[in-house]
Amino acid sequence: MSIRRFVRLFVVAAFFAAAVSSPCASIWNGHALTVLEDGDLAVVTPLSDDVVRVRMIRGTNFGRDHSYAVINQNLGLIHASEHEDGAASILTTANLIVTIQHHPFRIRFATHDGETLDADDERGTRFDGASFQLSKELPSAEHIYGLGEKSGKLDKRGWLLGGYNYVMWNTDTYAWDSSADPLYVSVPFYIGVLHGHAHGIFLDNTWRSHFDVGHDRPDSLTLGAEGGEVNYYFINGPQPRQVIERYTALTGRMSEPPLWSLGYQQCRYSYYPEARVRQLAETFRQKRVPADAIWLDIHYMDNYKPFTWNHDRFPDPKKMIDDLAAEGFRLVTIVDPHPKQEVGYAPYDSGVAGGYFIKKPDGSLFTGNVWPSQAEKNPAPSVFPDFSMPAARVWWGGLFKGLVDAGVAGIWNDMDEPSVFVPLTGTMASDAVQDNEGQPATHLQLHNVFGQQMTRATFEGLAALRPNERPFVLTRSSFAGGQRYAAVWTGDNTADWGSLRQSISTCLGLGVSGFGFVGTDVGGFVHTASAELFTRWLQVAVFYPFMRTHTDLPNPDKEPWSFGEQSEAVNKRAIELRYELLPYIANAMYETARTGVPAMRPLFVDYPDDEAVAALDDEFLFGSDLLVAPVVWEGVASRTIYLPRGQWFDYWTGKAIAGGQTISVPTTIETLPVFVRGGAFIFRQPVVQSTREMAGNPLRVLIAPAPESEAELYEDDGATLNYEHGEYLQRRFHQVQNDQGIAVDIAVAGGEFRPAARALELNIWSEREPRTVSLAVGGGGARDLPRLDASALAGAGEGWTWADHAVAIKTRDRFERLQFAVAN
Ligand code: MIG
Repeated sequence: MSIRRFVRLFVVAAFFAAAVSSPCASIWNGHALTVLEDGDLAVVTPLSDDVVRVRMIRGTNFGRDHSYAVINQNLGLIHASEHEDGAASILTTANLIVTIQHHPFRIRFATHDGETLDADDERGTRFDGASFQLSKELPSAEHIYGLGEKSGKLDKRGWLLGGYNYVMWNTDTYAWDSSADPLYVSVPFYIGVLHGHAHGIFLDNTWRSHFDVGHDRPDSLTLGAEGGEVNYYFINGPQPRQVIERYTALTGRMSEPPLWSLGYQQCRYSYYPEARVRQLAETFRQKRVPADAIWLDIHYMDNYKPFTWNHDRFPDPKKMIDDLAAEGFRLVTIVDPHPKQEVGYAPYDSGVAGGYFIKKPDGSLFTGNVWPSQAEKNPAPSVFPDFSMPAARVWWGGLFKGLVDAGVAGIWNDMDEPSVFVPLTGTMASDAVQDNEGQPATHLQLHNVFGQQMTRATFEGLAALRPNERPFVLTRSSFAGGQRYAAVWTGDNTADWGSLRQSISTCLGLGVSGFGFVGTDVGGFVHTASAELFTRWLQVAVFYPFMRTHTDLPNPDKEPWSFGEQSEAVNKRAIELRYELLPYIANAMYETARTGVPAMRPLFVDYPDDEAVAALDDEFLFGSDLLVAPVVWEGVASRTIYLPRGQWFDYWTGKAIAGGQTISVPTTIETLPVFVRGGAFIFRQPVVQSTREMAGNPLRVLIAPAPESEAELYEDDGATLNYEHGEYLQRRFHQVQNDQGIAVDIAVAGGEFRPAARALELNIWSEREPRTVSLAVGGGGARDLPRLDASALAGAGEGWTWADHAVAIKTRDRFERLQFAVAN
């Protein structure tokens, strides 16, 4: 705010004070409304017709306007106007009416129809020393979602008249369960859905914060933080996906993941030495179980020192990585945020020289025990990089050069809450001093962004070292906006059935909180899974955006074949399904990168007005066309599934099932219930052993019947940033069908990327035997394709057949307009 505006404010304040002897004044400058009331200062700024920022402090001077989460406040055109109505200011945008009562300060967001979306309750905002609390009305019919990585149910409203109280404080929570809070990631953002209309509230505050969702009072939601400003964004829908798009317009979106990171990942604590890693890779290929990456946990390092190798265990990392690459495997290494305090160890020496480590208030280095203190040789405490210091981030990013030169494909950041082996707090001292991007602050203030800024440094370092490649970083800890830098896994879960079920609602909650690239340790990290639990977990994980198996140090190996032959066959089938669907999965993940809307998402995102889906968290959508209802209970012979309105089809049989009802399906260990939305285009490929084998493989398009529908398929090279310069292939698929037949139209391609020559195979579910099938290329004349029997079609370059309730059409994929006509 400019000085002139302040002067004007106080002139007006003086005027009001004199005129009505009220302790309150307000001024609208055409962009923002400032309200001065009883020693509190508030500014309400519409950022677009649907997003309004509210800042409030006790006192008269806001602090630096700075955020680790928000990267963009230019959200579009604003048509805001203001008028006074008695003791209130009313801001009007194209979509909102914001009523700000001056004394006491209360704010209400409503639609032009007068429907309240969010409103302070009668307690409003209270300051107490450095902390504040803010209470909002919570109508009994409202559902609350999000809040990042949380345990418990998807609907944070909890049980009907009870509720939950959530804390934001990044915490290493070994063996967490459905009652644990807080966990590793903090996202102070939630979505409220009332009668199908969604809105979001994002509290942009890094301090320890809390969200009481109807716990203290059933009819109110109280949020607050231990320090900092009241600084939140109201985000309108009405669709939940619009709230997520707008929230991620503010806080950023994931970048396009490398394709290999969407394949199957195999990890354990820890694979070593080199011979074991090579044998693991060989076993995958020999058993023909697809996989893309092997992960190295802390034992690859020299005494747990980040950026080193234990050369007894891994004598020639580059050679090993090259050989693995020849087999289609990438290697990911863990890198923790705790360099050892040891003179002569380069990261320590250079970090000290640069002043990059976090200090105590007296200026000496903050040290703490983490893994290097457990080393077999020369144990010593660790120091902690100050990732809130820009120069330290650049330095840290450069430390990856050795790993990158050796060919490491991705980096796994762990322990970044940060976790420190001290009793009770488990983290570093609250009074440790950090740079805070030039305005020093305590660790207490910056704790929740330690992991987020670590992943930023890692991501930016990888991006600088390999300028045209997509970085891949996995993290345990993060904060709002951290989706820009890293995928998240949910840390040390447990090998039990409750944790399998919990994994779904936790991933769904992360997804609607902006973190669309998520997964959990398949099979559970702590303890050992039964064969049945492992298989069920793997089946769920086919539809996790990030699919990695992992297990704790003392546990036996947990590989797809570790549970006997019968189990191996089912597990292999689950992983194969992942690879068959990879074109669809990648397409959905690229969409997440563009829009912020998570691929793995709760049903309420697509069906917000259906109360029957509001609390569903044992089934979910992957993209808009697949509904996944995995079996997550032990020993069951059936499961019930709710299908929302519309027409659905069983993925496995093509059988039509009407939506708007609950069905029951019988289950065996092989059953993974998946349903296809009517009108869907499901992009598939034959099974490959790794993403490296995808080029040249047929593109298979499964089309589920509907009178008319369309979808978009986006492809690129899966590895570089060339897509930013137009090297992608984007095509719109459209189909209409009626009694005469089916017309499928693939629009002319957008973008310059062209995949390797391949076949295009349409598989259209249809009960009608066609008379003819024709194809027109590039808008030219149609010609009939030959009818073949199924086995002849398999060997032919072009033709069609009708078998198994489907029309199968095969041709060469071309990147011109393709029009198929199936005539009955
Ligand atoms: O204190 O690196 O959550 O995935 O295997 C344990 C060893 C440190 C915790 C991670 C886990 C990882 C383990 N790490």
